[in-house]
Amino acid sequence: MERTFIAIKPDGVQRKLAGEIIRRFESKGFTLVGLKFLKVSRELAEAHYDVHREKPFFSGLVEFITSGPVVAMVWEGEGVVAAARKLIGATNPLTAEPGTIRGDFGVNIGRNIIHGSDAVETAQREISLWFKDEELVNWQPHLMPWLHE
Ligand code: DAT
Ligand code: MG
Repeated sequence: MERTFIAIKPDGVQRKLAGEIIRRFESKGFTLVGLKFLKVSRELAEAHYDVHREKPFFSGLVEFITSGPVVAMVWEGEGVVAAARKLIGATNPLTAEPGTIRGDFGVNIGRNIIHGSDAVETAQREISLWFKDEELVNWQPHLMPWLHE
């Protein structure tokens, strides 16, 4: 079953949006398989955003993501990587569609509340960067027959 890495960034935590965000993933029908609350080290932040290392916003991004605690999660489900990106919305909250997390709660690209992996391979890389195998829980939610034919 497909898995994706989701992180509620320091702005989302400070703005008390963690519960609302988790509710949206649960309501959609995805399964939580990993969750932790942590202050991100500079090393982890730089590794996570390695593809953006040469971008002008890289240092500000690392400062921001290490500035307060984040909620790191792994969610599982059919097509969860692409579906999570849809729930999250476009990178810039000003242009993100209403109904998406960024569209409903944000206004600035540098404070866009949440991270979600952009592809299945990226998700695998990010999950192994943020979580040890034993921190992920394999379980069968009882509502599966009501979500899948
Ligand atoms: P996404 O988080 O939607 O995958 P991304 O991978 O292109 O977006 O960029 C990673 C993060 O970097 C993004 O969530 C916010 C920040 N960012 C991207 N483009 C930016 C810009 N032009 N100015 C400031 N921050 C930016
Ligand atoms: Mg990205």
